[in-house]
Amino acid sequence: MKKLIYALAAFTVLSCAKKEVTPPQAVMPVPSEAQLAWHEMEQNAFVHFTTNTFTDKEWGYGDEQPSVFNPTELNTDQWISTLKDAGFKGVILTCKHHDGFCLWPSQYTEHSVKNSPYKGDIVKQVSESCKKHGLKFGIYLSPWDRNRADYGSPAYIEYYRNQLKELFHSYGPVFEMWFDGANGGDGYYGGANEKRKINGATYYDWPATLNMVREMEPNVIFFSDAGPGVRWVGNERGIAGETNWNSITPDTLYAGKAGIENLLGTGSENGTHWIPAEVDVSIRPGWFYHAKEDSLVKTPQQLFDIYMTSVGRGSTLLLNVPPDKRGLIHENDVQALKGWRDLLNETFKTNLAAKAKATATSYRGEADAYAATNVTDGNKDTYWATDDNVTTGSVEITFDKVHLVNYMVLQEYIKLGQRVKTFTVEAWKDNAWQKVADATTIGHKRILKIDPIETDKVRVNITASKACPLISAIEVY
Ligand code: FUL
Repeated sequence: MKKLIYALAAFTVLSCAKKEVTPPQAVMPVPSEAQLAWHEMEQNAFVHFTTNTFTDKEWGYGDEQPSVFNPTELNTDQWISTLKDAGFKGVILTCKHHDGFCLWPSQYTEHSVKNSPYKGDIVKQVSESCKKHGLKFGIYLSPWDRNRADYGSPAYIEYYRNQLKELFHSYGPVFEMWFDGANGGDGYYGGANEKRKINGATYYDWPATLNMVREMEPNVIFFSDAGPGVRWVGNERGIAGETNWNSITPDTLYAGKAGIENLLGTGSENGTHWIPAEVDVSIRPGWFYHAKEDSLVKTPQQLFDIYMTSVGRGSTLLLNVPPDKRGLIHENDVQALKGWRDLLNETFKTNLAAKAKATATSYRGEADAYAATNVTDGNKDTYWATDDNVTTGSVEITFDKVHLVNYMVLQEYIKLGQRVKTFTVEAWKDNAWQKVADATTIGHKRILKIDPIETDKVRVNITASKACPLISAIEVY
């Protein structure tokens, strides 16, 4: 009897005509492993802290006395645990801002914490608190330095590189290095009291500096206006382009080039390099703490809107949360972050797609390898895909009953390149499909707010794609 069953089973498998399955080819460019890890982080915090915090300035002149730097209750564990609770995965600290004051006791200058009443090494404390709480640590070291008389001469480049060596040797691992473009280019803004102009394209000799840093930290992600790791999004309001390609052609960019802001926000569909946009924005009007802005901390709803226009458009958010004069994250900021986290948790609590049935108009080869169920299985390493010559297709998700739908979350399998150009979302209502959203790119993540609709099934239609679409997740809230 057993033998007969085996024989029948073999017959069934053989008689079943199967499509040939070859995995999809990558569509270039593709992200590096470090860039992929950066995409996964989604939410990082910026921390701006220097003499400005005590002098009530945004850009110090570099002539501040170190004695003004006097945080009396500094507690980096309070910063990092607050940030962790808010969901941040990494922290980038202004180890030195444009005023040149160093938050670590650099051996190359007297303009640092070592000559302040505070004395302690804040870079060390932040990197240790990050380790303790499981966050990654990143470094901002302003290229522009208003404290240095030698700024603009070759001696300053040596000074700058020496400081990078100090930082990378003592406080790593460092996941991201932030190169600020301020005063970086020909006639780029210098601000009051700054007459010195440099030709940023040649003065800094960035390729040599980046190579030096790479030798110390091979996987570090470099941020600058034009990358090479991640690019600036083109504004400081928290808004990525609605169309947001992770690719761009670096030759079209350089720090200070006029009119590139829009391009930075959208990227280029046929860009040659994977250089995704990072959305830097502050929780307060300024980057540094000012008591007069205590009532102007962004509300949880404003932060939620920023989340939607950054993470929700496939970027990583870099939200600045500046410590106050005590050396603590102010109560108002703590409250705002908490309210924001609660709002996010509440909004994205129950994924209606998790237990739903998913089907597709077509799939690639064997159903289980590239089936629509891969978009609802919670595994980002599996994805729904079509055949190579098919660049459109639909996935239908049927719930157990009628639910109120407010948000759609989609993800592409970007390891093999960003593909989707346009898509729509429909909901089944009154015995017909009704269009509830019409959008362009997806990338790492796309979150769409739709007009709330009661429905028991939704459909995502990929309407144009650079190559066969690879969708790793669809979530419905
Ligand atoms: C700008 C700087 O000039 C601001 O002070 C701030 O650090 C911001 C993140 O980048 O270019």
